[in-house]
Amino acid sequence: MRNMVYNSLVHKQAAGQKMLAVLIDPDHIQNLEESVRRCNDSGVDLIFLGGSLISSGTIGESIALIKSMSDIPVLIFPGDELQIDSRADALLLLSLISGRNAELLIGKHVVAAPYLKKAGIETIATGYMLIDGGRITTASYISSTVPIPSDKPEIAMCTAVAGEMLGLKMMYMDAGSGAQNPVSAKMISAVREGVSVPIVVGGGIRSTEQAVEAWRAGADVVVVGNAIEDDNTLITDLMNALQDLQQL
Ligand code: 1GP
Repeated sequence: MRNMVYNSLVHKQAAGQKMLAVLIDPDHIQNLEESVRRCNDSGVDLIFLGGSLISSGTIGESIALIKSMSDIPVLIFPGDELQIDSRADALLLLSLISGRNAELLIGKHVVAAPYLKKAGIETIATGYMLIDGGRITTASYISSTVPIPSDKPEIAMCTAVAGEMLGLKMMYMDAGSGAQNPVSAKMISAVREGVSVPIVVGGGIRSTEQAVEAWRAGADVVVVGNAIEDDNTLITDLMNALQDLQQL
């Protein structure tokens, strides 16, 4: 059905419900089945699948496996136009608005458009903002873009406001996979004050405290990838922390 995933996100946002997304990298799927079981048991809201660079795994195999085990919506978080698969529930159509690389603002989208249309997959137009997380990440290297300096919340805010004015339906603030420092609460709050669309925050979140800080600052969806690959019991801790936060 059209916009089913996005409508459900907006509905939860309006109800003040925060969400957790687990990011699965198709290159690292050794523990995929166990991670999906944990996602099911603890009631994770979303599964993101994708990466800036996929060197061994494939999106299709991972989606098929997740779908055979779980009803949690699977969203493709594509690193490029090859990462399209109609079996996913939606695809984040990312425009890298923190950068000035025309290919990632519109070029790849032109190439992908007919495939996306044919696949009939729900797309969520997302303003993707890379934020400096203390070291060069795969995303900033591969995209040849400079992330927004972490001490410049006003740049992030103006970027997000411009993105929303251009019609983007969601903002993704990403310090990049494996970032040393996650996006600061100050920067998330600044963006929260500027836009009303759902805000996704990820990159370098390794503890329940960091996730709670991001939710409190205004993130609607917190994304955790690497830390869960290292220890998938963290999924349960994060969902418990989320439940405690909602009860306050
Ligand atoms: C990266 O936001 C995601 O694009 C998640 O990052 O793997 O560091 O959790 P981590």
